[in-house]
This record gives sequence, structure tokens and C-alpha cells, in this order.
Amino acid sequence: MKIYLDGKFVDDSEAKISVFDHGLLYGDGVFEGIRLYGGNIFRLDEHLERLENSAKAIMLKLPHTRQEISDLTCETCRQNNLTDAYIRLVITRGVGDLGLAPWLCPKPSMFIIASKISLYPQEHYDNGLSIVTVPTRRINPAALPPTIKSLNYLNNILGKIEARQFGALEAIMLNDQGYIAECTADNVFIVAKGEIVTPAASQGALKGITRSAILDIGKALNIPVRESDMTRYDVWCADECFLTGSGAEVIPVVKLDGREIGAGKPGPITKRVLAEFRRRVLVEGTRI
Ligand code: PXG
Repeated sequence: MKIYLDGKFVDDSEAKISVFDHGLLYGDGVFEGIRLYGGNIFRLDEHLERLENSAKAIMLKLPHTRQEISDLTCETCRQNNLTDAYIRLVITRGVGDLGLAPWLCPKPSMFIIASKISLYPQEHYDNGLSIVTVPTRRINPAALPPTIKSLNYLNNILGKIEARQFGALEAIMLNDQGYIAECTADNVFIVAKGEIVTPAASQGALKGITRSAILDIGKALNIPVRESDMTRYDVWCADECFLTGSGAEVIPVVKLDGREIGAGKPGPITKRVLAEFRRRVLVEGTRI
């Protein structure tokens, strides 16, 4: 596998980062997880815009322009002869000393990995996931805005560990007011009374690229879509629930905290949205 690393394409065995890189020492950096479908990169420009905003928020100067990063992302896919892939684009603060000071890190590092994707097993798309709410709260935006897609994922990882302890593959994380923020690596949607509803990003969610695609799809299919506060009760009593993410795409949820949602199987609106999403990813996107 060829990895792009700081100006060169290198074999994965040669793709190494210093132990003094602040991405490793402090989680100081930003990233994107992007999908390539049939030779088209889905919403690449939106991913790069989010990357720029994440970098701006942590006062990290990107080493390349948007066009250059776009070209390098496409080239990484071509170098690996991929037509369908998961792309991980990472920018770290770079090498510094053993103090926090990011201003002592003169040069950010950038690397791009394009590899085969490992999705949830098909049975979960067919039958739906059973998930739980975990005790770990999503980090408060006043402490670290969840809209920044940073390399510091420990909050989400604690949630993921708890999900597994409860026998679930994903978990709902609440914000510190007790409203639903998102899952550990996916956004949350419900369908209630014919409307698609998702928590606002201000509730402590990442502004997911898949999430914004679903908001567009709702409009295109003439299904009302709305951002709103959401409690666990709203999900328990919804007609349908699904999660979205670049990795998961659109995955139905049929149970939360032991309560069956709706008919306890993937619902009709979830199926329509998923079908439209799968149609769009093949026709939209940046040709590599
Ligand atoms: N919330 C969080 C916290 C995320 O990390 C999403 C929502 C969905 O956003 P997108 O833009 O992908 O629709 C994410 C993104 C993986 C993986 O391996 C996925 C993410 C992060 C890291 C790894 O599936 N998710």
C-alpha cells in the first residue's frame, strides 16, 4: 500500500511519524474520514472545507491549499489502484519538544491513507442495530468543540468501550444537559410522524458530511427534515431511527436501551433514504 507522507508516496512499511510529533504526544492535529465510491470521492470539497475549519479552530496552518490537498487525495487513490476506499487524511501539529507549546512545532505533517473499507456486517443493514446510551457524556463545546474533527478522540473511545461492555456496536452519547449529542462515530436521526429529525450541531455533534447529505436527501424526497433537541425518550418512542457516518453510511437502529423502536425492524423512510444515499454516492463526487 502506498501512503502519501509529507511530499512523497512511500510504502506503508516506510510511512513513519516521529515520537516527538504532537499529534501523537497530545492528539494535536485534525483529520477527515472520506469515501471513494466507483472512482468518485463523495463530497470531497465539503470534507476539505471542514478540515480547513478544524485547522483554523486549533490555529494550525495547513501545509497545502484546498486544491493541492484535493489533488493529493485523488492521487493517493490512483497510486493504490482503488475505485472504492476509505480515505484517512491526517494533519498533525508536527515535531516539537516535550512541552505543549504548538508554536514550537515548525512544520505540520500531512499523510493520506487510502485503503479497503470494513463496513458493519450486512446483517445489521438488513435487521438494524441494537444500541445503548452510555454514561460517558459528549465533551462540552466550551471545553473542546465537537465540531472540530481533531485527533483527540478519547471522549468517543470511552463511549465506544462502554458500548462494548453493554454488548453494542455503537452508542448514544448525551451532552452535559442530558440531550442527545450523537454516537461515538456517527450522527443520529429519528423519524417521527413522517418527519426526519436530528440533533442540532450545537447540541454537541460533529457536523457530519453524511448528515448534511441526509438533510439534502430529505428535501429532495419531500420528506420534512428538522434539527431539534432530542432526548432518549424521543428515540424510544420514534417510528424509526438510523445513524449516519462516512464509514457506516446509513444504518438502521431498531433498539435503544432495550426499547424496541417502531416495529423493531428497519423502517420504510430509513430504507428510502438509504437507497437514495447509495444512488447518489455513485453519481455525485469528484472523479479521481
Ligand atoms: N460524529 C463523530 C464523532 C464522528 O467521528 C461522524 C459523526 C460522522 O461524520 P461523517 O462526516 O463521516 O458523516 C463522525 C465520523 C470510522 C470512523 O472508522 C468514523 C468517524 C471517525 C473516525 C473513524 O468509521 N466518523
